[in-house]
Amino acid sequence: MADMKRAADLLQSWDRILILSHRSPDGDTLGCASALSRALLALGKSVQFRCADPVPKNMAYLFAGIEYGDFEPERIVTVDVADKALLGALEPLGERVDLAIDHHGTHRPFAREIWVDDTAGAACQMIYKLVQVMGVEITPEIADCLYTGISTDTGCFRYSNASPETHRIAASLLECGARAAEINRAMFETKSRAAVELLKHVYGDMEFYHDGRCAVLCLTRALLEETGAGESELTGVSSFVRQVEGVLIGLTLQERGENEYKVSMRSNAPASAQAVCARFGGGGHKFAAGCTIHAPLEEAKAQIVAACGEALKAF
Ligand SMILES: [Mn+2]
Repeated sequence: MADMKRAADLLQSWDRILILSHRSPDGDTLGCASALSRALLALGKSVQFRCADPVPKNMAYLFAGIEYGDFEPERIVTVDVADKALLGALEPLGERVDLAIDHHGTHRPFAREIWVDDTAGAACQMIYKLVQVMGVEITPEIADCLYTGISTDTGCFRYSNASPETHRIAASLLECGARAAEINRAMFETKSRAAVELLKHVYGDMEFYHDGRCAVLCLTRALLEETGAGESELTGVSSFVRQVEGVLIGLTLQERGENEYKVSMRSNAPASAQAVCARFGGGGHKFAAGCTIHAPLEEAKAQIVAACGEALKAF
């Protein structure tokens, strides 16, 4: 297991580096990728970035002004990727990863060198330190990228993963010029019309189980098509399900393919979303985890609801 110093030494000795984010990219994996890209470019390295899924429109600013090179990569680095399966269509590259930087306690090793810190509220906290150890100045652009990842992974500093250190790093990023108010408005307040259409259904279609301690929302392809909602509209919907009073586990079942449902689960203490998702081969963090179930909708729902019921028996 590598540490920050080792990760910094490796990156400083490498060139022609390809950075990979996880599929369905969020603010943390993209904030890491964009901040690390900027830092490596500042060190004069050739850098590329790839992700199996497109960067959500509202996060395009993370990559503004970055000039990626056209070359054959020599080294591959993943950021915030807990499992090579999470590379999505880029999973074949998972065999060739030189360095994985991640903050998931459930990290399944796939890279030659691994730096995992599961005390970090966001992988961007790790990149914040790494960039400085590499001797790169935190520019306002890098500060925006890192702040975005930290803010989004902590639900705008509301979740228990926002530690004193998280707040200290965020404060220092503000001093470096991060546009916190603007970023938080874009990430948490601004809703597209498609998101509003989707929310109408979220309110209407939520189902409750186990004495109202488990809330479930099914997002079928038909519903997503009808509302025009895409991946960026879906971000936040799963945490929304958990916000109902009395709910300990909230989850969404999103239709991904024929008899394939992606579960995004959020829990409130003491319930562990991670423990439930692990039973289906998934992973994540204690209060935010995911898994995939291969079954028709009603069966997938019955399976996951039953597993939630098992977990809730303890409380
Ligand atoms: Mn993360």
